[in-house]
Amino acid sequence: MLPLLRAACAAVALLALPSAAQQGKATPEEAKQFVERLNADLKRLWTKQATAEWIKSTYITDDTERNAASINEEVLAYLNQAIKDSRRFDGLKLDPDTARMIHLLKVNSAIAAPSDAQKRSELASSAAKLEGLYGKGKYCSKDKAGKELCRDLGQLSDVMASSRNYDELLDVWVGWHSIAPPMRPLYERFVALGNEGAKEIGFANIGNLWKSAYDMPPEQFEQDTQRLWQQVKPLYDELHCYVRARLAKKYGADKVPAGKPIPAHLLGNMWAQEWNNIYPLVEPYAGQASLDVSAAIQKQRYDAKKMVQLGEKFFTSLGLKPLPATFWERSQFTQPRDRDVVCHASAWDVTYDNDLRIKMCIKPTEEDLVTIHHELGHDYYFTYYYTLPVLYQSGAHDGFHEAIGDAITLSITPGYLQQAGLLKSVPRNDKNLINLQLKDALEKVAFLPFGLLIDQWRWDVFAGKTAPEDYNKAWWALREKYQGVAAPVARSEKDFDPGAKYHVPANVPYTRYFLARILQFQFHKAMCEAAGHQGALHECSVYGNKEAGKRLQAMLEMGASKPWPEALQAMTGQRQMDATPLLDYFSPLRSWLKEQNKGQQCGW
Ligand code: X8Z
Ligand code: ZN
Repeated sequence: MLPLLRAACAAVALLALPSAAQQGKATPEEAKQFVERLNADLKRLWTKQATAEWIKSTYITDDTERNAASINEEVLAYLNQAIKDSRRFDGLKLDPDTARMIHLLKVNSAIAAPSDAQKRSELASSAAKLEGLYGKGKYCSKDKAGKELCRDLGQLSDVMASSRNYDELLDVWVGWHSIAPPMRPLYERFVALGNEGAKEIGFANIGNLWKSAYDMPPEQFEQDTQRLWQQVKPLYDELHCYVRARLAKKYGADKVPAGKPIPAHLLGNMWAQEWNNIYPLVEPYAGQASLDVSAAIQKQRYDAKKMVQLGEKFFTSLGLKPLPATFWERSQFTQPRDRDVVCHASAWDVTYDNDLRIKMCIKPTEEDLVTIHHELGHDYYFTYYYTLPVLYQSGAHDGFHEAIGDAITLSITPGYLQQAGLLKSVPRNDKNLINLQLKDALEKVAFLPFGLLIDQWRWDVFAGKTAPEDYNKAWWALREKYQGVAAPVARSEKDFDPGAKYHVPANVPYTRYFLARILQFQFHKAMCEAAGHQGALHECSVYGNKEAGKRLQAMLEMGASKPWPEALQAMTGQRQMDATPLLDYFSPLRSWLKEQNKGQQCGW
């Protein structure tokens, strides 16, 4: 899986590593042989790991969980030893590739294990259990007839998206969050053991390990994320203010008071991370052309495969290659009826050799059509770098990986959708533009603070600044500070609300998504320029443009072989992440929101 398979693995090949056992002075030549060997060993181990993870994620049982945990242990042991062995080359003048691969070896995994075998085993099994608890999570309640009704996240999310009944939304929100308290002791232990592992390989804690993967010192990376947040916060604040006023009209000012955070269950999404599902409640201009793509997908009886084919067609229209036949044979597109699976969408190259797949539980909605493009973006990265050594088989940084498919979705304009037969013609006028931009902003802009705060919470947890007895309190303090949302009912330390979000129990770093929401506009702009687009950024679609495809492909082929500013420069001409293209894209909406919010008590 893309996000972080590499989180967990390794032991056996330890003894096979060449340098550690060797005596005498290390040489650059020896370092080169060391990384060659590493790449071969890791390809074998990661393939074994990804195979076990794939099986586990598509069939959650105690056995598949234990099997995956045991292989993860093996990989973790290997990495711990290999990183220690690599210290032998510290201070040597190495060729750039060897030096970079040794650096990537250290920061590649989202978790490190202690060398103590028992601790390592406990770490791997708690990681597997945490993800299993999430995947199996269900909320059981009584239906109207008094019969027991158990619903999984997919079913609960449907209610979150479509219900406008305050109490029903509350019930579902509280219900899903009730899956997480059993995770709390496991998570606490996971943090303690992971931190021990991180220290052994030279990082202050797991958070510093994560922050060190961005080709700059961890402190500078933190500052950079704050710089980007400050760039976009004024736009978020305007959106928040407008949406809150509309929600107050719907649910009453007693439930949604001005000047206060919005109750977290009213925004159409379990985590209030994207708000597009409440578009009908906040639509600026009623009676304009419909933007309801979900309705068209359902009316035209698109099945999951056809939705994926539509996604692939966008990529091939840019001159990129079709997905391999095995993609269609091996992917999981829909939720199996007979077993628990991890429905959270992911993309994979199981053998690091173009064995591309996606794993989703696709529903016929616009949201899932967007997610399909997101996942295919990962697969297209995989397919253009799989011939590189495995240590280079990653994005320039993880935010790049997350941004590829999203950048493509920015080209899914009404014009494109019309061409695809999914929208009737949408006349170009000011009202339609604002409707459309607001819909986009509910997905892209609303997400920004959420994208940032998850790791703000984890960085503090990993660094020991947030103690286990304050886990939940700290979580809600950040949700209020960044998102301006509040828990709809009182919470306590009996709860473990961060655990109700996949990436926490699955230990997938999250800042990547925040960065991706910004980078995707930089990529979109670059592709539009390559395509010779003139005019406003929000009007550009690169569908069918081979020059845009070439520009993208050149970056994908680099994988992680160069520090990310070089990849960014190749794509955009710039070396800094920058929210200006995002702000340009939304400039019509921003002016409109400012007008709407005049006289409102904004902020919280
Ligand atoms: O986890 C994902 C992808 C897989 S990498 C479906 N996303 C984040 C989320 O769902 O929370 C994409 C958007 C943010
Ligand atoms: Zn992703």
